[in-house]
Amino acid sequence: MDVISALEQLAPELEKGLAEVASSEDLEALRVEFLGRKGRLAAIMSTLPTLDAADRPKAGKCANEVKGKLTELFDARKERLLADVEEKFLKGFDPTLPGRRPWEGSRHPITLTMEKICSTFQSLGFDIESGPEVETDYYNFEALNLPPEHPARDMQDTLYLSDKVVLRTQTSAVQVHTMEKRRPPVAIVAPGKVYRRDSDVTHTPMFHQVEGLMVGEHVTMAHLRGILTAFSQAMFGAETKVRFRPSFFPFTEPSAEVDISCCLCKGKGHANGTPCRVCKGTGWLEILGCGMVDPAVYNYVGYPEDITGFAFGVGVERVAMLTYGLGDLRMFFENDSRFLRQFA
Ligand code: 2NL
Repeated sequence: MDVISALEQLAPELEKGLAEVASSEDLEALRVEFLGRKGRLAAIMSTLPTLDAADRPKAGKCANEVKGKLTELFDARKERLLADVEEKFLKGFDPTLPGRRPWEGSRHPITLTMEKICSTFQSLGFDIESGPEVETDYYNFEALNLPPEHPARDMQDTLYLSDKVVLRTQTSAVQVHTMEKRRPPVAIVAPGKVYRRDSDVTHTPMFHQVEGLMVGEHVTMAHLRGILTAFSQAMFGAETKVRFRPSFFPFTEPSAEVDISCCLCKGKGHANGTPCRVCKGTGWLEILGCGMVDPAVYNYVGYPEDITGFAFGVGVERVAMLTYGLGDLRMFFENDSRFLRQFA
């Protein structure tokens, strides 16, 4: 068969094939058939060397033109196919719909509560201090007037790392370090993690505490009452009632516990004739322990005799549970994102 007419048949035949293409697979099959290394064009071109030398230039030129034409037809069809796919996609797609919002991180409720407690004391003139979670027996106990045989040092409660080294059971050691470094007057709060050998539904071996200390000349129980009342009302609302109940701590004398009027029943103790589930019908909630620093502590840190002051300790988990109305301490430690996302 005449090479030229064989070449000239290719373009119309490719066009016929392209008209029936429905997918990129169809298109690729046609490309292989016509333009592939073993395709129809290549087959014809492989016969060119057998032609008479006089016919070869014309046939070669024609083959090149046909190759260009086939490529052009093929590329045009490919472009249209892509446009079709895009159009089909856009038909089922509303670009005005809002996107899916990615999850935003949020701070942990314990962190939020600790920051609120600290910033409240900061606004009352207290500085923030921190220190190590691993402490010596001396700073955790002895300098706080806890002699070696005191029951609060019992192995039941304290996590010992060695004979003389413990995981701190309260952040008081931070205050002892601060008093060693700074002369009075000193007003500081020490937030952080503390550890106890205790684990059940209402106790975790690690929890958070903010301890505070105000010492100077003429610091009295009246200052303690004023500061802790201002703190309680800043945390739980200006209408909150506050009462100071006698208590005992080995490092303060006298000692007290602070109760606030229940944030659920507003101190009434009941609603619709049933006892309030938050305060168990008493109308009061305990939120912290405090007292006038035992003078023995001042001897340990080398403060003069005429220095007085008060100290207090706030349990952060307890305040967070009251603030957010939570019934179960364990929620803070499970890291369930459905719980944590609510604090974003
Ligand atoms: C609580 C309340 C309290 C202190 C902590 C303290 C610190 C120094 C000196 C004297 Cl440096 N006291 N801290 C005082 C009273 C109470 O914590 O419920 N603790 C178990």
